[in-house]
Amino acid sequence: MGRTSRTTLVLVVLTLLGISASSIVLIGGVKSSQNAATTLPTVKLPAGCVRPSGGFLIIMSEYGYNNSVLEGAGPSKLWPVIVVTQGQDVKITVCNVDTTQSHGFQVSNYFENTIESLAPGKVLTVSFVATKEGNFPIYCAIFCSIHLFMEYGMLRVTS
Ligand SMILES: [Cu+2]
Repeated sequence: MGRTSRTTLVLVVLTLLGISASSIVLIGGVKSSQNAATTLPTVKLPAGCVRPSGGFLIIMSEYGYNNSVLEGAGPSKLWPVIVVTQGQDVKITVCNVDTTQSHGFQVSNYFENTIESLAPGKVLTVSFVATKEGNFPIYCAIFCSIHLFMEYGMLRVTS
């Protein structure tokens, strides 16, 4: 993948998450606001790993959901956070660019009837209507080496 498309992807992800430029962590880049020495590997996105129109893109890697580990995701820092309004059609594409292990993807209340597990290179798109207002954790339901960092995503459905 060329530099332009990678930059575009990063900007899309940042835009979706409402991240300020000061907290930029690039996949394939070198910057982390919390650990400047971290050099992230360049990753090749699997086919179909694109933000759905009007929706959201989450990239799983050995660093979690959109770099959860480097962002310090935990009880005091939810990551990533997706905000939608009640009644909205929600589409989330999730890609696993981790080369060695599977990661899971669930959204409380909305998308947790089946245990989802994405093997390396796999892409999953989920769609649902945000019928219920509130905060719904986004989490991994299968054990992985960074499991604890993948329990603090959040879907916020506002009225
Ligand atoms: Cu896990």
